[in-house]
Amino acid sequence: MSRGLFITLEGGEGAGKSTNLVFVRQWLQREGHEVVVTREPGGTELGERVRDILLHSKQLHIAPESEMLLMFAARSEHIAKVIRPALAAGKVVLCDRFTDATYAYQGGGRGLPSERIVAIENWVQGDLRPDLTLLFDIPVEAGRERAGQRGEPDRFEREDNEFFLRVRQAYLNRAAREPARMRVIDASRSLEQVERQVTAVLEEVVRGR
Ligand code: T5A
Repeated sequence: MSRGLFITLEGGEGAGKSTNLVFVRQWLQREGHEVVVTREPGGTELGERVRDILLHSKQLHIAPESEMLLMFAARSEHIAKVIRPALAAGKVVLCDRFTDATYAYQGGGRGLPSERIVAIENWVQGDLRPDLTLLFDIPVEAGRERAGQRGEPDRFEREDNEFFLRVRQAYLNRAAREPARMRVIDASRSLEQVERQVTAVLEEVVRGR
């Protein structure tokens, strides 16, 4: 393989990305792939520090533009230190969230114009885009109920339902524009049914390569 495969998992709060990431990793490993599991914001020392600021600075008001730029600062480091080297070595990079989250949260949720995000995406990423994105879609209330069973909400989880409705719609709009790359998984179903949908996509897209 001259270049590995870049797979991202996306979705609103509590949609089941982290849960299904384990399932996807195991499926890929059974198929004989070497898998690098990572996440955004995060994935590097700098990225994890930025994540801490973005998720846990509850008293700090961060302007939407600054929030977006911090996401891309972490991403730039992540691409240079983790993603590109792994892909160049023929590995599969499995990433919990990537730039679609910026379009959904900072674009849809915060209302930043998508042209701004496009410009920075092109600058930071060059031609790097995910080969496959699994979008775990769930109605906002149901996702928040699942996520709410954990501890203290982070800075994003404190947003209201309207914010998450815009996030969900932005994700679905992107999936409608790029149906070959972005596959929508009905995440409101039982875990077994969700895994069945994920397996069908992996068999088609990954085994088919
Ligand atoms: N962000 C990120 C931006 O704003 N812009 C960006 O560019 C980027 C990259 C990151 C935050 O940063 C924001 C978005 C986020 O708010 P995060 O930790 O990556 O935070 O994201 P969260 O959405 O907070 O992650 P969650 O852990 O809430 O959601 P998951 O991973 O989708 O959900 P998961 O797997 O933990 O599942 C939640 C609960 O549901 C159960 C699980 O067991 C768990 O208890 N569950 C199911 N229950 C029943 N049926 C199923 N099918 C189930 N699937 C899972």
